[in-house]
Amino acid sequence: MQELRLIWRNGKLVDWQEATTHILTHALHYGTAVFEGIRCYKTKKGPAVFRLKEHVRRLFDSAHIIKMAIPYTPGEIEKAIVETVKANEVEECYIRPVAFRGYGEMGVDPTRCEVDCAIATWCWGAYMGDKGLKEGIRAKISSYVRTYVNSGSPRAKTSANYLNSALAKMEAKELGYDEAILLDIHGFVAEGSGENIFYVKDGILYTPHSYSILLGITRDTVIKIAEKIGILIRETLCTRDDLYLADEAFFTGTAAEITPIVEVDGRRIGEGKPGPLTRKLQEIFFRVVRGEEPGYENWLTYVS
Ligand code: PPE
Repeated sequence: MQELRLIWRNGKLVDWQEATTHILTHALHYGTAVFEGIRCYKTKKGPAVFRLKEHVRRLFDSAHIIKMAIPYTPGEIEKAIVETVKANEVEECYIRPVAFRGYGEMGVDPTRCEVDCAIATWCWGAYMGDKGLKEGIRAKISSYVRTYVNSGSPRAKTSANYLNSALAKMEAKELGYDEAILLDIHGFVAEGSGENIFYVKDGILYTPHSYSILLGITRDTVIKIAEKIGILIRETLCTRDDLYLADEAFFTGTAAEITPIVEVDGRRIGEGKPGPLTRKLQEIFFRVVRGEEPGYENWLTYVS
């Protein structure tokens, strides 16, 4: 990875190389961490963090679910994020705030381990490559079932949940696909390993109404953009057949942005290339995040 300069660690900016942690950090052994993924985009008015408030709010919601008290206020974390981006002097970056149970006592019970916080940034291009963003990617329904609501907590962005994602992602890639689509315990489509999913059928936009998904902020962004341009949008139970028969499909995520899906399980989606609504939403999305689309300014936090 390409290193930047500074990482925010428990209230201070420290050198990249010094942002280390003890090997007996609780979260390393037991997955007791919550994190966020945020993007900062280049705009005419300098770098702007996209939907900062919503991401920080979700970080605190995730922490609340796993009974972890973050020793800062949301406002302090927002400020620290802006400060970290500024200190690294980048025009665009990905931002990773993380709060985790640190060094203290070993054993499953995390309550005696202090909560450590950090904010790192790095430059991250298209999640599944520039070609994937432009021409679409191939996805495979996973043999792994998405974290069940009463085993993990899909609403919480916990590190522990990402073993499920990592297993699905590795399986999909080993089978020659770019990304995995996970079904929930009832067999309905949930989401990708690191994305939410949408599909288009007869001009209507659908996205799974599943309890086993992370409620994506990009998902919400796409829903709001679609509503604004008059596209009918439905949250619905969705099966793999719905995906096979879709006219268009795409993934959404902070890292993945809007990535078209052109094949699922060896079946071509629509014409096997990004469809017109996918392209339109992609175009508007990239204007919104770069501050070029009127009406969405309140989603941008300028760094300078
Ligand atoms: N579902 C999952 C499982 C998920 O990890 C993400 C984001 C989403 C949905 C979309 O959420 P949002 O970013 O709010 O639209 N995945 C993050 C981590 C990816 C990674 O490889 O790391 C991200 O996109 O930042």
